[in-house]
Amino acid sequence: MKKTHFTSQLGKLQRKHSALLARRNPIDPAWYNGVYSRYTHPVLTADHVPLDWRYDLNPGTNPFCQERLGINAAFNAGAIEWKGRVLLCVRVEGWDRKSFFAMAESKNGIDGFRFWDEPCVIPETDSPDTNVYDMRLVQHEDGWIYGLFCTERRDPKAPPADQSSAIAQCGIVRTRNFQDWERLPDLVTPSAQQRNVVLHPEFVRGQYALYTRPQDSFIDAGSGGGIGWALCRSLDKPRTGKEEIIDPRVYHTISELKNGQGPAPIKTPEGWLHLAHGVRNTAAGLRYVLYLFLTDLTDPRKIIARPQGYFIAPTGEERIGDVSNVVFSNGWVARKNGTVLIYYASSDTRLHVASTTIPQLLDYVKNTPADGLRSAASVQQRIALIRANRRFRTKSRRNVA
Ligand code: M1P
Repeated sequence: MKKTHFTSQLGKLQRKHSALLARRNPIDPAWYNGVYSRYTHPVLTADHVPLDWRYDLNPGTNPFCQERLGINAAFNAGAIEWKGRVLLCVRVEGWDRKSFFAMAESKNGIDGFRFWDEPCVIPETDSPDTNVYDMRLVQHEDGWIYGLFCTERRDPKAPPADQSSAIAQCGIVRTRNFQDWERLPDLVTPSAQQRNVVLHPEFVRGQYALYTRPQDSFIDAGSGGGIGWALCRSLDKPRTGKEEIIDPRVYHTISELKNGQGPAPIKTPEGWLHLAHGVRNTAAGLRYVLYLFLTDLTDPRKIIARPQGYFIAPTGEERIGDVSNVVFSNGWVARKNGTVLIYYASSDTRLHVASTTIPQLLDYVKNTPADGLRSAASVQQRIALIRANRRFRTKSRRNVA
């Protein structure tokens, strides 16, 4: 029987898709810094999204085998370990620029990620979300798994000619199975806008604790001075008091323009380990990098170690995408075997994993000097390292003959 155009094209698409999903993801042998490993391939891209989410598979209604509802990107994912598997709540963005959430799972967290059958259905509030993105998944000690995400709506006060002014706030859902999502009211804070709001996994002084990112307008943090902290009595009617800035933006650092908490912090014997993003402006636009810091076990607001500079910056193909020069993370998993898997997206386009361990991260956080905030201080830090290294250098490795 002669193959129709539809059958032969669909066959090609299916073979390509299966090969992509089956692709192993070895450690990138070209990368080494002793802190974490990078991997050869992204863990998820737009091309990983199932074909039946994109194509009309009925040859009767789709004789040209056209992609009906294309996918633009798969990135910024919340992450959690559940029943021995790594689950990601992925920000999937269609060609229509709307993001939605979709669960994907893998046994090893490095490759073999498969999307679940259908994307997540997130109930709306009385004020429908125009766009939702960047969910942080948290197993809270109250027994629920929460998802805090950004909900975006057009600014109702914007004049008709202004179709880009928006208001960002924190939406909240909870679940026990990642299939049924209960929507709670949006978080109310004293700030005009919020993004990157994250729930701390434990109660603090009997209340829910939240990392916030107050901002004056949709893009600019403005007077919102950095990563904030606020307590909240209930998530059924979530309202915080005044936010306290615990990790401020600082002039001429990686986070002078804005910053934001990544995923919820990981509890370690030496403190709460935090992953965050920092943003600075350049002639080529904004540059987003990731950084780490450690806070006190009994007072998670109090920073006890804050290495200078960035932990992960975009490299190679990561530097290019819809919003270039960006790495962003809202998900990581500390596995029972001691591995930490860090899910970071590059340039708002694709999702990668980096792997490390708690001891490596604590070593990095505690032994990397803090930002000296001046060139002269940076030189002194480097000279101190060079001099301390002197007695370990062999003759052949001396810099000057
Ligand atoms: O485009 C880069 C990132 O921009 C926003 O982060 P922030 O609020 O810190 O600027 C978010 O929209 C994020 O999704 C995006 O990756």
